[in-house]
Amino acid sequence: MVKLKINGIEVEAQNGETILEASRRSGFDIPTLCHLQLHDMDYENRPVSCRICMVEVDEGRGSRLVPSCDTYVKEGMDISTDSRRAVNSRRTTMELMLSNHPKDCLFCDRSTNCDLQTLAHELNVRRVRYEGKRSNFGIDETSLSIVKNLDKCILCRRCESICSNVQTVDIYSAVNRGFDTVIAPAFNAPLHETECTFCGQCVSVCPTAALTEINNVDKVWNALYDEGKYVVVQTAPAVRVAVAEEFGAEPGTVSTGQMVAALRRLGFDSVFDTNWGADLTIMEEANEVLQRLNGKGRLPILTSCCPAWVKFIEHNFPDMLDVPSTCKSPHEMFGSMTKTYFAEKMNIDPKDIVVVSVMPCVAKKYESARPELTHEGHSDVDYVITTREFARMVKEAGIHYLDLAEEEFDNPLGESTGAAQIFGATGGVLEAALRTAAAWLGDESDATLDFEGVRGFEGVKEANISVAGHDLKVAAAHGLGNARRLLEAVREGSTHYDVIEIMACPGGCIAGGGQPYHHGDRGIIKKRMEATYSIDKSKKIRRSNDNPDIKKIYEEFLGEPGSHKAHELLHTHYVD
Ligand code: HC0
Ligand code: SF4
Repeated sequence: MVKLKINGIEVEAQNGETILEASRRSGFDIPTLCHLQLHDMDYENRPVSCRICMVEVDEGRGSRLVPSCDTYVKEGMDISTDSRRAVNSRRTTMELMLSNHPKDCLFCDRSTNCDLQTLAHELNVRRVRYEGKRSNFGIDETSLSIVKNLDKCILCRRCESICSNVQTVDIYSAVNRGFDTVIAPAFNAPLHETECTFCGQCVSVCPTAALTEINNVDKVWNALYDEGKYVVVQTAPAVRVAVAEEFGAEPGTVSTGQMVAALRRLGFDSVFDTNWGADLTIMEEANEVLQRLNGKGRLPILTSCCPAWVKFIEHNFPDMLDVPSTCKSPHEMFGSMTKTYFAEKMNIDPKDIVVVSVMPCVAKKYESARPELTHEGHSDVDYVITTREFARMVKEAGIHYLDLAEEEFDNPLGESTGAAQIFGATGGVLEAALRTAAAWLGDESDATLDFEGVRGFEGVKEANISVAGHDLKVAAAHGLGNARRLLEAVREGSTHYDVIEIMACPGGCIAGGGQPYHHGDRGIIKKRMEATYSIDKSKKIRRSNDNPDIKKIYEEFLGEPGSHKAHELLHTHYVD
């Protein structure tokens, strides 16, 4: 223990703590900008680049300014977090930062949700005394998922550290020198020319609008205004446990009924559910699991519904592309069924149907344009908007989201089970597949409904499971660094698994790159996870194979899981 003074008050700190940590624990907040610590994924970004967290410290030899994020406590230190000198230093730094920042706050994508803007306001900066040279890097909108506007980059390096240390994709580093320094891909290459997976985790932690999603809102409005089009919308499992945050509700608020009502008011002709597609995915995937366990194909089988993960394995493990399940992801299966089964039922020409997916993910935008995910010349999904873009449309339309009376999804692609809902949290796809696999192996007892061992935030969750006399070793990894380590072990043969789930985003889709910003508070992700499992618990039907509408589509249209028609419409292949 170390005794010191903060703002004149004696406090105790732990050896090895920084002034920032000790101050915050003692109730004295210090503003930060570049610093970011996310405990549940063991991540800390501490480049000491922004100099906003300066405090005044006296150790008996006169006071000096030090960065609190990178200065460790010492016995007898006298710290002032809010002295005139410390506050003036922060303000001046902020003014210098703003002097080289575009002043388009009125229409910036992050306006009212930007850490730089919020901090400038909190620091009482009302003018910028310095104006000089401005960077001019231009905007990279070449990828289908992410916009990179380096003129808004404040060199905090959060993107670099999450991409390198958590995701192990290593896209960003400091490019150029001096005033021209910027955090970008090597040679400032456009993102689509790199091995970026479009997971969007860099977007999630970016404090400004230097990294944002490609905005598809106008394309969706145009489809809705086009009278010749029948516009169908589907919503991912993770959207309903997060979107209410955009309207000021507490994290963890479930707003499924309001979400459906809002989508109807926006003018969608049918409001359906990706969860229905998730139940369909489980039918195909659980069937594939059982086939592989019976010797037809390679083990382990890997889940394939996360497009960032799929892009990652294509780039990094091209020798293992026969390992993932061939199942399309649920929203792609949904799109495919909408443009065939539903089009036939409704007697609408598939070319006049527009499928819009509301997703917590930015990689889904890229995924929907993959040439493998088309049928007879039509993309399965036409446009993907994120949870945030959906919220913007609701605000634009003047809808009071939280006041809406709850409504139900349309049918026949709207009914789903608890198994589908848990897709949104890490481990959920695996658990859902195990429920159905167990039932098909003959065990439909309640004991095969909850597989707690694959839930939670541990980076790689392993479980030995025994169902109907079969022993299975399964694992769920989230975060691409964890996925890489797991796959390397599988490739070396040092470990054996039967089924592995991988999600690119730490926490799963509930923490996707298109979700409401968490601003470093990962407690929000925990609440979304709890909400996810509470929906599952509240559902009468919790196994995908018991969904009556899924049974019906097999009877009426697809035949059996794994049938020729199912393969043609619901499965895909991977390319290196
Ligand atoms: Fe997910 Fe999905 S669960 S990837 O995590 O599989 O984005 O929520 O929609 O498609 O269902 C994201 C979330 C989905 C898909 C589903 C899967
Ligand atoms: Fe890295 Fe993911 Fe951002 Fe691409 S989207 S740069 S992989 S963090």
